[in-house]
Amino acid sequence: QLQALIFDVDGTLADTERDGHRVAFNAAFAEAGLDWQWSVELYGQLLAITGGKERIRHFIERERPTLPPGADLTDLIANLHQAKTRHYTALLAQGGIPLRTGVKRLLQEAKTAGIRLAIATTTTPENVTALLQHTLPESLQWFEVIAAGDIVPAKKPAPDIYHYTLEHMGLRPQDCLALEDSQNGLQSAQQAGIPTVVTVNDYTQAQDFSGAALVLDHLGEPGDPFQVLQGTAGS
Ligand code: XBP
Ligand code: MG
Repeated sequence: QLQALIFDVDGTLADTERDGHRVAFNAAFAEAGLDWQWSVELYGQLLAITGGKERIRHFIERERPTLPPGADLTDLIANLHQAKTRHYTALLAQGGIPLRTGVKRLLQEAKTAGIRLAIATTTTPENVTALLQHTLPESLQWFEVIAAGDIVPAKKPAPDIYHYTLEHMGLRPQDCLALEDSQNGLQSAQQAGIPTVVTVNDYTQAQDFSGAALVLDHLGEPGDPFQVLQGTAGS
């Protein structure tokens, strides 16, 4: 019996990566006087590394190993990431990033049916709050757990964030359904034993989703997404 839906945020609730996170990273780099520019294509490759701080570190180590004079790597990353979060939440406040098709309806239908709701994401709590605030503010009360960012040391594809969520909800993995958009996210949920529905996007459509309960283009069609999802929950 399905008891809870656990949502990934980036790529799943909304298409935040190309026109949100990526743009905010570039704004932070420019503000710091760095001539780094993450193109749409390069960013697609960098998405293999989850977590903004981890992604910046990977880029520096691979592409810009010579730091500005006197710079400390960890401080530099922390400062850039803080600026990036500021730019990202400002972008969301402009209202330019809507929820993906079908998300609002699924959340409302789940709530009406007494299905519990949670979030498991690698992004920061500020970013989750900002996204929901500017798309569906009442939903901030609907999620009983918002597990985000550095709350666990190992980010997706590690299962830690899903373990954390299950533990805090007192639920078994087979009573939940995870909603993800990426292979890293699917692996994270899968390793925690949670059946997973994948809604692909431009960055993830060519990835390997073997083991997913269902792979969809989006949650809007066909028919009633909630019925489809109930049918995929474990027994
Ligand atoms: C999303 C991410 C995030 C965002 C950046 O992964 O990898 O890192 O791109 O967020 P998932 P922060 O959807 O699998 O959770 O910069 O706030 O870390
Ligand atoms: Mg995602």
